[in-house]
Amino acid sequence: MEYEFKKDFWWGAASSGPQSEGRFNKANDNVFDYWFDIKKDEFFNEVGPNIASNFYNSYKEDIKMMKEIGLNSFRTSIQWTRLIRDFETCELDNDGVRFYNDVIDECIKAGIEPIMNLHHFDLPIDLYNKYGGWESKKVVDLFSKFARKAFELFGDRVKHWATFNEPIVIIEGQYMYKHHYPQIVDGKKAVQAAYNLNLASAKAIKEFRKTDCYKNGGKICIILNLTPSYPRSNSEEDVKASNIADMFFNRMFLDPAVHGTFPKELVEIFKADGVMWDSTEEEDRIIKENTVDYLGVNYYQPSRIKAREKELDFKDNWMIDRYFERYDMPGKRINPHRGWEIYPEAMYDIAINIKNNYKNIPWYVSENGIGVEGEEKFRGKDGIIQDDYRIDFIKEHLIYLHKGIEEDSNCFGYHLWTPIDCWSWKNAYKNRYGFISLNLENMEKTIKKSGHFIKEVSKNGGF
Ligand code: BGP
Repeated sequence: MEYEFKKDFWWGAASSGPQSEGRFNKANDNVFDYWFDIKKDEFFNEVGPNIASNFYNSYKEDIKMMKEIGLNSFRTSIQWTRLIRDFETCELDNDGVRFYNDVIDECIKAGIEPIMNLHHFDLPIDLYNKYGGWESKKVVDLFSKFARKAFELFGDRVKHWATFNEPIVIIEGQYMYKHHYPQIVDGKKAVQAAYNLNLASAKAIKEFRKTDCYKNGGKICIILNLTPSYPRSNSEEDVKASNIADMFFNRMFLDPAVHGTFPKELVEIFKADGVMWDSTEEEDRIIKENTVDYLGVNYYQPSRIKAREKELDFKDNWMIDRYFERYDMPGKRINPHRGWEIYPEAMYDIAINIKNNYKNIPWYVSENGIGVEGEEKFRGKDGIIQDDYRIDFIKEHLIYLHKGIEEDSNCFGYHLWTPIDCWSWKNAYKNRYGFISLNLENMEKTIKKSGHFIKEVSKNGGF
């Protein structure tokens, strides 16, 4: 074996409540449920989250299939809108409690470590309408109450927790680039919401520290999509632009999560531009004192940056984009279905960055993967989808990850997005990511070639 990984390495896959469960028996709606109800045509083929991959009804069979392909760990999320009936009083929904209990028990029975995340873009719509969602400190407090409830209910069995998945995507989607409801473009609100998300994560961690789960060795992380920032050239302007993009899109969450502080230069920019967030010393202290035990890193694509060339219109709005522009690098590899660059080398850069600049904190690859449209055409006579491109993609990324681990980066696992093809926000079922395919017409699931591949990798501890 050329690439050997540690014995207890996590070989797994990740999904989320809103993308897999379907809305069956759900006590409340989240922003995506609501958005779909009012604007179906904004979703690919007008397919929404109502059924998703039917995990609410098929979790037993799904978890069995995950075991069948050798996965030893699985991340999903507990939906705030399923577990809680009344967000203010934190009154539980009995069926929500039953459902997550069952999912967790089923995983454990199958020998699959459950990693439970508490927020995957699924803000309750009522909390947006009533308080402005993540713009509001009230919502921060309600979130930490919900988190506390989840730790109490499931912390006897769930040993690995996550506060948020990709908080920067909430900022980009809701407040900058319009790919999440309510599609606001407002840089100042973006900055406040970013602070509040960091505070919400820290407050949830603070609650976690009080629980028996933590006292008995349970651990908590935040899941960040890191997009290493590479400047177009070594010119001072490009490097400066790239550094600002890095501070905003990566370090604005990474630094507080691990060090408890925000990048100084970024804070100076916010202050100079008059968009600094509102915070108190007490809140800063909570962020400082409640850092994560480990990190989940989602990696899909790098970020290519150049100094700004075209003017942006800032008259009535401030956007961090005034300091940089996206650089469309000639010759880059691309996944045409998703439009994302493929650059496995960044996996190594991430590993070394965490090692050198983030206390070599334990971390795992919590998502990586390739979304491909029209995979049915690769189905062979044996009924198996021949997704060799996915196997190659995984191998390439693992090779660079392995190199980082050889150099002592403290990575303990690799999760693909996703175990079974699932619903994907605005793209719905356009691009498929899973080890297991899902036929939307008859809900039939079949293991792809990559599913057979990961089984071997997991069994052998490498490839
Ligand atoms: C990540 C999200 C996932 C998932 C994945 C694939 O950013 O955490 O929820 O959706 O990306 O991206 P997409 O579904 O947009 O193709």
